[in-house]
Formats: sequence, C-alpha cells, structure tokens
Amino acid sequence: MSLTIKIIDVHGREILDSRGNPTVEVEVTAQTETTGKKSVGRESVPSGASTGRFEAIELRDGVERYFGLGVEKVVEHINTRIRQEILGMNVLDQVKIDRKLVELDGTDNKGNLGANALLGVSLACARCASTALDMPLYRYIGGINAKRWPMPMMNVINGGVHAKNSLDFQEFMIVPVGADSFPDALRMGAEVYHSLRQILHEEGKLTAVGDEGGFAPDFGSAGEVFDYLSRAVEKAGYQTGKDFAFAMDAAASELYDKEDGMYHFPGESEEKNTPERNLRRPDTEGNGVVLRSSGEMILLYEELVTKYPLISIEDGLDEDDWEGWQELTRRLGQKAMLVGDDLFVTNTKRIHCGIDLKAANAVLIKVNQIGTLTEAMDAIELAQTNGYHAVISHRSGETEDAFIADLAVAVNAGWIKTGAPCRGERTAKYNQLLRIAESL
Ligand code: 2PG
Ligand code: MG
Repeated sequence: MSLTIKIIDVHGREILDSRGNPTVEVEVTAQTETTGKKSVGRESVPSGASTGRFEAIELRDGVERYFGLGVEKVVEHINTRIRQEILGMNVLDQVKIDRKLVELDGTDNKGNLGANALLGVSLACARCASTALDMPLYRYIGGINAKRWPMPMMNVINGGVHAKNSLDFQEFMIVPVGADSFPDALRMGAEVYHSLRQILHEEGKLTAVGDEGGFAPDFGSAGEVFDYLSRAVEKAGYQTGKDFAFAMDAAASELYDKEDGMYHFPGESEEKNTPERNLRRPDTEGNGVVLRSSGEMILLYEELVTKYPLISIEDGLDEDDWEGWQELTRRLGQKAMLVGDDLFVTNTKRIHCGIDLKAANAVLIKVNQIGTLTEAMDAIELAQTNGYHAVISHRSGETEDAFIADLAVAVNAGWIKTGAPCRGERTAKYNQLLRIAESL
C-alpha cells in the first residue's frame, strides 16, 4: 500500500521581499492518512530585477498600492482556483501536482495564474512532504544520491541594475575553489569579503552594499574590479588563481541596444580598460559612450580570461544572440563556464536549442523563471545529461527562504550563486548549507 498524505489546506499571503517589494508566500497543509498527523510546508517566491524576456510571467496587481507591485490577485488565485484544484491530492505526487498547476494556468508563459502563484504552491508542497516524512528537504528531493556540496559563487561587487553605481556589468563573484569543505569555502569567502571592504574603505570608496550584498562603489571597468578582488584575496592570506577564482555575470541583455545592435557601457571609463582600442563612439542619441559589438564583447572576455582566473561568465551576450553565443562558446568553451541565464530562462525548450547549437556550456537555474519544481528539475536533468553544468541561483529580490540551498545538494549541482556572504536573505542559503554539510 502506498503512503497517502492528503493536501487539506492551501493558503497564500502577500509578504515583503529583500527589496521591500511584495511577494507571495504559501502554506500547504497535509494529513498523513495512516496516523492522522498534520504537517505544514511554507515557502516564498523570489523576484528578479534583470529579468529575461522569455521568463515565465510574474503577475503583479498593477494598481496603486505598492506602486503597482502588489500581489493580491496572485494570492487570490492561490486561495481560490488553485486551492480547489489540489485539495485532496497526495502531497507526495509532486509531478502530478505540478502538471495540474501548469494545466490549470493553461498558457505557455504562466501568464494566467502567474508563475509566482504556481511556484509558491509547488515549492510549499515539496516542503510539506519533506516535513510530513520527517526528512531534510534535500534528502526528500534528492534521495540517497544527494551528496555533493555546491561551490559558492559569491557576488561581492554589485553593478548593473542591482546598484546605482557606474559599473555596467552586474555581478563580480569570488569562488573559493581551493576549499575542501563547504564551511571552509564560506569562511574563506567571508574573509575575502571583509578584506575587500577594508581596501575599499581605505581608498575612500563607498562600502554600502547593493541588492545582493556586494559592495557597490563606482568602478571604471571590469579589469579594475578584478584587480581589487585579487588584492582582497591576497590581503586575506590567499592566493589568486589557487585558492580563489573569479566569476562574473555580465547580464548583457541589459546592455544590449536592439536599435544599433551594440552593447552600451555608459559607466565605463575607456582609459582604464582597453587603451589600445578606441571604443568610445556616439550612440543612437549622439552621446559618446563605450560601445561594443558582439565580437568586441568576446574579445573583452578573452582578455579577461587570459589576465585573471575568470572561470565563469554568465550572460556574456544578449538573450537573442545565438550566433554570438556559438562563437563565444567556440572561443572560450574550453577555458570557462559560459552560463546561460536570460538565454535559457530555466526552460527546457531553450536549453534544447542551446545544446543543438552548441551555445554556452552551463545553465543558470532559477525556479521562478519557469514556475514549478518539476520543470526546474527537468531543466537541471537536461543540462546535466548533456554535459552542461547546472548552477542553482537566487534572484536579486529574495526572502529568508532557503529552498535553493537544499535543491543544490539534492541534484548534486556542484555550483550555487546566492550573493555575498552578507544580508540575511543571502546568508539564509549559506547557513542552511552549513547545516546540511554537517550530515553530508
Ligand atoms: C541574475 C540574477 C541573480 P536578477 O541575473 O543572475 O543574481 O539577478 O534576479 O535580478 O535577474
Ligand atoms: Mg544573471
């Protein structure tokens, strides 16, 4: 006889995320048939700022309260239509539940009920099931094969749309590749983070942090940032290239201008970057800014990979530039992880396309880009079985929820990016990984 743990209640509510914007929280209650025991799983939904054009739809009320960002409509969808539909289902039937949610929404992009409605319910079901079974979440999702701690990519310098500074690229991450345990990795990262703060402070640079907990002073170029990161690594007593490597998220879709087909760098100071090449040209409005073509972007990455231990470049090119991605992969695919975020949006259709075209070699996994746990796991499986890395990722708008920490271990992803070792919504994930590490 198989175990039945029946869903007896579903309750959504509006809460605040780390940016002070509303988001969705869901509680699923289920009852174990044999014992009568009731269990509750609670989960919340993150929200991006540099969202890809092909992501599933995050529904917002669009009316006055919270400047249009309220999620009352989404909460109503959860508490009425979704609730009615999944009451009585076995909470252990994750795939069935997720299929039901997708079917109920009935659109390709989840624009009907909202990916934020679906995801909250989907994750809360998994959490509820693990609680009912008295199992850690990573063990419930991953089974006996969940065993690998993920290498953290810690975003210590924030730019792009995550900070109001002059840095055009969005994220600069330190990766403690020399660590041999997760606690070691986190400690090393935190030490470098503090050394970096000290260096910035001594040089009169701002040490206020951006959305993901990294510092956000003005910088003139990517190279300048990597020089600071190298100094911070050394100052903390480590070796750049041996103990620490670097990663970046260019978030290039945010820099790309469809009208002139160029990537725009309004904050870049030309002298500090590539003095041998004159990149300052008038943009479509006639302002002199640094512009780069797809080819020039690839050249820049080649320079950076040669000069620094840069092991991972995310969204190096625009989400529609498949040809550019193919070229980037031909040129750098053996030397660095080329991670598709906006390019793939955790969507198996787009990942298939990337695999066929040999574009990128890694997939960023963000559960809210697709809207259900099952679909996110399909994306991970597709990536991993085709030799692509899966990097489990937070969003720039987060909550104290640590689901993705467990997910990273459950699927043996090997990589997680969840911000700086600072700000509660980021450390929630790292601290959960510390707890999990005790039993791995
Ligand atoms: C990204 C993410 C997370 P956002 O681009 O990878 O770091 O940012 O959530 O704003 O899309
Ligand atoms: Mg990204």
